[in-house]
Amino acid sequence: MPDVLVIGGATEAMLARMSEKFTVHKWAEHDMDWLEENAEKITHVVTNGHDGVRPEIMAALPNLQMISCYGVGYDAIDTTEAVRRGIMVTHTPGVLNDEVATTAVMLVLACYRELLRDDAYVRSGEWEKKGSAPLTRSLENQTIGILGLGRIGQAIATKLAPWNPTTVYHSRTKKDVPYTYYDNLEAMAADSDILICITPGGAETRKIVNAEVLAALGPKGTLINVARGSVVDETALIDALQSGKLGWAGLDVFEQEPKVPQALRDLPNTVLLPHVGSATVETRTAMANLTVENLLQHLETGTVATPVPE
Ligand code: A2R
Repeated sequence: MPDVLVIGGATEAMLARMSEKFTVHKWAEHDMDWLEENAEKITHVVTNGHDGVRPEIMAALPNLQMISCYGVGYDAIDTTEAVRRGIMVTHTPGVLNDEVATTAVMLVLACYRELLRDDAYVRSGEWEKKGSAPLTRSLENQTIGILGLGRIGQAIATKLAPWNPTTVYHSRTKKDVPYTYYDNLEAMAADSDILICITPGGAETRKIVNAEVLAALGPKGTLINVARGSVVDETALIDALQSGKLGWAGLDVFEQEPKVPQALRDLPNTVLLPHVGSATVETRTAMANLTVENLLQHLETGTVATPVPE
């Protein structure tokens, strides 16, 4: 049987299906010395978007043919190097669109309607002592700027439509959609009440949401990030939230996961999630199935269902 190296967490169901056709090696149980001894036989790697494949691991595998990524984002995999070496890389687009969009909507609502503050108000007994909680903001008729109107971005726009927004977007290219296109992110932020980030990570989008963009979004503005922590300048974000230059932030992703700066945790105007955009049983099962299907299809036919565009 061929050998697959599994980096990061794979579910029991994934491991069981892979084991039918592959000898499975879990990276968590090994080290670089083991890898050197066993490198030649490993033809396939399964990983996730967070762990990716470290350059030294990719370099150590001379016969690597394919990397199957459990997740849509693959910025932790060096695709330039994979293309150069003829290594096929796959990911799991599409099957998580609705779930990540739901996470974005949940963060928007939690910020607008102060879900965490009001929940604490009930639990602490303040409601009984002080009476009604302070009023919150309505999500009706807001201008929503989507940074990255791809598969998930469009699902977010659709899911937010019942709140009657004006939907606008920024990406590198104009899309055939009924929303207004901005070729300048800062200008879009200035016109938006909510800025939702849903681009890929990687060098091209690194810190594109910078101090200027956050200031343009403004004191009444809400930033939502369900893309990658790298897309937002986290230091500038903390400064903007602390100084009141930005109103609220709902974040599912961070620069150094799972480390989240204490300053973000201390702020009352943030809602923080542990990178759970797609993390439901149903959606993770669909992603797991697609990850394994790509792997098995590559083994059996040399083709795959969902290659990365590169
Ligand atoms: O720029 P375009 O026209 O290629 O549009 C893509 C946009 N995008 C960018 N927008 C502004 N500046 C950039 N440097 C830039 N690079 C890409 O992001 C497109 O509208 C969107 C990505 O859409 P999809 O490729 O369909 O990705 P999907 O499935 O929506 O997932 C987005 C990301 C993943 O890569 C994970 O990082 C995260 O959501 O879960």
